[in-house]
Amino acid sequence: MIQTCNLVPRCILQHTSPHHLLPILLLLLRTWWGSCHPQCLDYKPPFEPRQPLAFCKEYSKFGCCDVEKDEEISGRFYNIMENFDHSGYAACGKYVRSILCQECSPYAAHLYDAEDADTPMRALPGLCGDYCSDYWRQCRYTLSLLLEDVGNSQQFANLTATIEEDHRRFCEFLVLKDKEYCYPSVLTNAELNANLGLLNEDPEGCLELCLQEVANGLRNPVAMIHADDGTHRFFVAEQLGYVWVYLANGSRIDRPFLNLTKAVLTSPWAGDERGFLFFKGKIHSYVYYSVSVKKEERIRISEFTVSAHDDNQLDHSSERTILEVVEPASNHNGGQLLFGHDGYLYIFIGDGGRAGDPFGKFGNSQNKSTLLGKVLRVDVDFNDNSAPYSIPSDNPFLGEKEARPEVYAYGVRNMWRCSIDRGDPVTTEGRGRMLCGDVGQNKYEEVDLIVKGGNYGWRAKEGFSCYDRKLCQNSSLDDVLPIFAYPHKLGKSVTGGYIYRGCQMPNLNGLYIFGDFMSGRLMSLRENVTTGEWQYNEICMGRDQTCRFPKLINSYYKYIISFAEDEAGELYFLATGVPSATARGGVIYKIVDPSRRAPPGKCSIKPSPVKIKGKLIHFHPKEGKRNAGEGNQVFKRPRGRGRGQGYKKARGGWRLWVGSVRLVSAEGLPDRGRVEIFIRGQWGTVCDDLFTIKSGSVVCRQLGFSTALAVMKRAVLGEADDSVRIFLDDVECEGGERSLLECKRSRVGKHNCSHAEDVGVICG
Ligand SMILES: *[C@@H]1O[C@H](CO)[C@@H](O)[C@H](O)[C@H]1NC(C)=O
Ligand SMILES: *[C@@H]1O[C@H](CO)[C@@H](O)[C@H](O)[C@H]1NC(C)=O
Ligand SMILES: *[C@@H]1O[C@H](CO)[C@@H](O)[C@H](O)[C@H]1NC(C)=O
Ligand SMILES: *[C@@H]1O[C@H](CO)[C@@H](O)[C@H](O)[C@H]1NC(C)=O
Ligand SMILES: *[C@@H]1O[C@H](CO)[C@@H](O)[C@H](O)[C@H]1NC(C)=O
Ligand SMILES: *[C@@H]1O[C@H](CO)[C@@H](O)[C@H](O)[C@H]1NC(C)=O
Ligand SMILES: *[C@@H]1O[C@H](CO)[C@@H](O)[C@H](O)[C@H]1NC(C)=O
Ligand SMILES: [Ca+2]
Repeated sequence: MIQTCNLVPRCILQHTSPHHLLPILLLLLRTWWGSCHPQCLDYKPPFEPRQPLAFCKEYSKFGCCDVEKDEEISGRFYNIMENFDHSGYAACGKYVRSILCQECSPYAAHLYDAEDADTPMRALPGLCGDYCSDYWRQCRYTLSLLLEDVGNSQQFANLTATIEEDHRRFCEFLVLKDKEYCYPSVLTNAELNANLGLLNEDPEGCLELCLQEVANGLRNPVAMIHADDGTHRFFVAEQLGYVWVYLANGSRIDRPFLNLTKAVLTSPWAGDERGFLFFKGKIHSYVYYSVSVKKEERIRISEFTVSAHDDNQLDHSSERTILEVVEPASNHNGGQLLFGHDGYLYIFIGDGGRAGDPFGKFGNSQNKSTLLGKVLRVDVDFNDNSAPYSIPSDNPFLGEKEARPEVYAYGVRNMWRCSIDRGDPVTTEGRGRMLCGDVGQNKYEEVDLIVKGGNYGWRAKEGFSCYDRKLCQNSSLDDVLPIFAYPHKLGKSVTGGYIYRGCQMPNLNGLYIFGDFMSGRLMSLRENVTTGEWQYNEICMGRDQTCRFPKLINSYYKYIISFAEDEAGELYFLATGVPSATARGGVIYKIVDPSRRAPPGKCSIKPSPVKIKGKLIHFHPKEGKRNAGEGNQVFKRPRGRGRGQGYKKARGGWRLWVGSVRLVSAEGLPDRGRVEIFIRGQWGTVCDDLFTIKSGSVVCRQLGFSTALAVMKRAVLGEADDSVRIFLDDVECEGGERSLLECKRSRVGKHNCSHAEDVGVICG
């Protein structure tokens, strides 16, 4: 049993003098807080069922069962309860129900010792001592029925026979050592239930998330873009000028989608901002790269078309240049390309470089006559004649003579990653919003919500503070303030992210997740729709057991280059341990919320097929071997599953056990009659095929006789009517068995005889 929440060990409290106690307590509470670990028997986080449960109602809001599972459990319950009469039902129904329903508890994995895929699971949930004692006193004989129900074995039959009479051994078998997690304490433990189903937060408000490695071995992966065509492929761009295709299952095609390495200017040194960016639209693909033309360094934005012969490769001869911008310096080339929901291409261009935007009178960013330091918007689909693009008719500065018509927003410094909000999946609230991270100068990094015509302040302002005092105090500045800014003690280069709108992590809906390239900090903002303010929370990796789910890890390489979204809206980020265009230290991580998942089946996708030319390179995770393991499912089984069945001698009253027998005859004699056996809540007959005196003696001894005197075939001792089922056929016992169920036989209910072949015995 793995202790998951590190609750305060009593020994420390007892052996520490009071004035030393507080710091230790705080320390322990800190490590404990938020590290509780709800988990289901399938090794995944719990969820809110799509429809309320009818049987295990207490887990309707949050737990590990959907309606199908609930129905299955209810079926098992009624099957077991058929063994009882009314008073037995009244006395034991609640125990059987509670024990069966613990499979739906959000802490099911703890209750069944199943947090660790490498150790065997318990057959039944762990009970608390007092509860177990009550259970033993009132309904101890239900244990074998429960064990039978979970796939009992001969081993269990022996076990239950010996422990049912022995209170100590009975509870040794059922009790969970961890007092906080045992049933029913787990329901009332305040810490375990405090924020159940909500995002984990540590005491400082840091959100505890986990990661799953999705790809590795990449050289400065600068962008990951999904295909947006139902294939769930995604494309990963490396700064050198490569784009690679990944299939929905994580395998990568060995031939590049695009190879622009010859044209792209980069150097292997860390922090080279020149290079390459990629975006795929519905029809065409777009690249944004640094290129040298006539000894002049330029940013070029161009369009490529998919090859006519291969959907997973661009036609390298199809390049159409959309726009070139001369770069006065080799930094701040930052930015991105993306399509808005309006179908226009947005291009984000840095201020041209050097410190403090020194060019011209007010710098480039405030000068609408230049494309530097701007967000541009152009129409690449409907272009007149041979013009590379046209200007949308509602671009904001068309009326200003001096202004370039492409300008959509200005006053930006070096926007590094922008995204468009898909909107709330239900209400569509927020849909179409554009958020960007704008890298700061000396003091502040900021996140901006981009609106048409907005002035984002640079170089008058950096974050909320003045950078160029004179410009800043000019009353005509009329700038849009960031939704969030952070000082350089938290990080020195913001990497803009996405608002989560995926399906698998319902708690993350509406959360803007972003990071910092230099400090490796992951951060989040959530809008308060009432006040319009954005609430900040840092994101930290789940500690202790929080991320102990198969395939999840809780660490990452610190240089966060970019964020990404897949076609289904799940969130990723791209980071590297070595920020160089040639080092293969780049990894793609999927962001995972360990506190809650979507209900099963809700997020299933069916990628449309892709024709593949060339070879596939399969993905092998490098990090977190500890949690990984393809063999996990192998261990998802009750301990000691076997073929035998449980049996308990009838002790009168309602205590009837699976495998019990009786002799039925018209005369009502106790020592002879048709053999009937009790299974699945009812009495049924046994067929005479292969039935010998050895099998008869098993029946007789079960009834308290020493042996069988005769076996009567062909229903000589009576034939049951058609309402009675035939349960067993081809029974071949060796004589020592404790029940016919332990003998070699057909499966229960499987037979090819009629009641004319009902077997009878005479005992003596
Ligand atoms: C069950 O008990 C019987 C008789 O006591 C014994 O022969 C058999 O080996 C036991 N089976 C197991 C699996 O322990
Ligand atoms: C991924 O999918 C492709 C195409 O469907 C298939 O050829 C390949 O074997 C799959 N990879 C893995 C690891 O299953
Ligand atoms: C990419 O192109 C360069 C030159 O154009 C070539 O040398 C290199 O082999 C290509 N890489 C791949 C993986 O095809
Ligand atoms: C604005 O930029 C244009 C084009 O680069 C330049 O000619 C002009 O002098 C700049 N204006 C100011 C006020 O700096
Ligand atoms: C204030 O800004 C406007 C527009 O950028 C400019 O024309 C004006 O000269 C500035 N005033 C001062 C005092 O700098
Ligand atoms: C939004 O802000 C208001 C005012 O500060 C506060 O009362 C409310 O609880 C906040 N809502 C959320 C969802 O945080
Ligand atoms: C019943 O099935 C057994 C084997 O399962 C076979 O040997 C026997 O002939 C069958 N009897 C009839 C009447 O079909
Ligand atoms: Ca700004």
